[in-house]
Amino acid sequence: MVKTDPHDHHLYRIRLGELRELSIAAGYSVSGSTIQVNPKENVAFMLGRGKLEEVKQQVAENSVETVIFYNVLTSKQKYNLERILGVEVLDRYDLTLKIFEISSSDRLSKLQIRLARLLKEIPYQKLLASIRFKTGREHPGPRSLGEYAYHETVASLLKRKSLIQAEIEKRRLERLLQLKRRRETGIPTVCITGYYNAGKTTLFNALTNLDKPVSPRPFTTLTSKYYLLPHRGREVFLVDTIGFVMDLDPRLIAYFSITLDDIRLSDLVMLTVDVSDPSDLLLLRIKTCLDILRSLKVKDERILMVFNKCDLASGSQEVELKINRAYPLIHDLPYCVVSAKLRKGLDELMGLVVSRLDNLAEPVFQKSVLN
Ligand SMILES: Nc1nc2c(ncn2[C@@H]2O[C@H](COP(=O)(O)OP(=O)(O)OP(=O)(O)O)[C@@H](O)[C@H]2O)c(=O)[nH]1
Ligand SMILES: [Mg+2]
Repeated sequence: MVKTDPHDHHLYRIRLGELRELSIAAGYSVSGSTIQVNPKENVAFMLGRGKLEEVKQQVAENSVETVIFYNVLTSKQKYNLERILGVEVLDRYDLTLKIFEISSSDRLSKLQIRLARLLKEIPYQKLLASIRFKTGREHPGPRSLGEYAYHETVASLLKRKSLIQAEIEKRRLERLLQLKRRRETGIPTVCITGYYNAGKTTLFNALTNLDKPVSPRPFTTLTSKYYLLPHRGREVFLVDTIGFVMDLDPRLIAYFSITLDDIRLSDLVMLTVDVSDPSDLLLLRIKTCLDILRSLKVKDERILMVFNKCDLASGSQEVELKINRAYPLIHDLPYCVVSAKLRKGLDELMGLVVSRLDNLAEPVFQKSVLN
């Protein structure tokens, strides 16, 4: 990790810890980590020269097979690092996609992952092709195989990209139509969103009596699941969605925009976090989720905080203390403390959901969204 903020004395460690957690989830065993404090990322190598030598030594000493950067690498940095270090080099973006790939089972998430990969792959392949072209320049002329291969590689990648984009767009329109039909029933939609691993699917299962896959691995759920839930003579559509992660590359969010429509277009959002996380980590995760919800233009009146996994906390006092510490972030957002696993606090949660829905000023779903 290159730490660019000299005033960050603490949060970078939490971020690095999360990178470690994600690396393990992607199947790696982590042999070590290195931090460089530098106000500017090195344009060519991400790391400065001295640090790069240090990492190279670490790679050799520990027979490292992959080097994973917290920072998002440019094609040029990735190419240069792989050349110098002689091993595979990934960044946070590649790592997240690897985990997504493990979880993806349906066509839509596979397509979205393929597109996300391709959009990173295109500039990298362009760079590789142009290097190949340049190095072979002295032999062939301008109409050489080098130039031809360069154009072929780039053209075929661009073609694949537009095919995938077209299919995703088609599916997005189909999904919007489904959302519209659900909307026309007049039944409100309540979305379970929040940090990865917070227990969203466990909560969804507990409320619906379904048995959707749950696991301690991040990003178990990629595609949203809907369920029409009867509740005290009324009905709500309950939705389980993809988890959020810190510093998620905005491009990745964009590629999963279909999934994000489910959050954007819900009447109410249950923002679920794991209250057994250490306090600083919990705060950072709540902030991450709120920032994403705000970027999706979800207003506070549509947000309900769910502090899950209270069974793992040492007592209600610890939970209250953590919630109090979160006050500067969550202010007066209503909240509920639950254990989805033990099915504790669910009646209070549903009571809060109903009263929030009754108090909503206007339906979220603007007709213009669908037209
Ligand atoms: N102790 C305890 N564990 C829980 C609770 N809720 C969920 N878990 C566990 O937390 C892990 C993650 O649960 P999931 O329901 O898959 O979490 P998620 O938020 O859907 O995760 P992603 O789909 O990966 O974003 C699983 O190992 C669950 O058994 C809870 O209330 N208490
Ligand atoms: Mg899930």
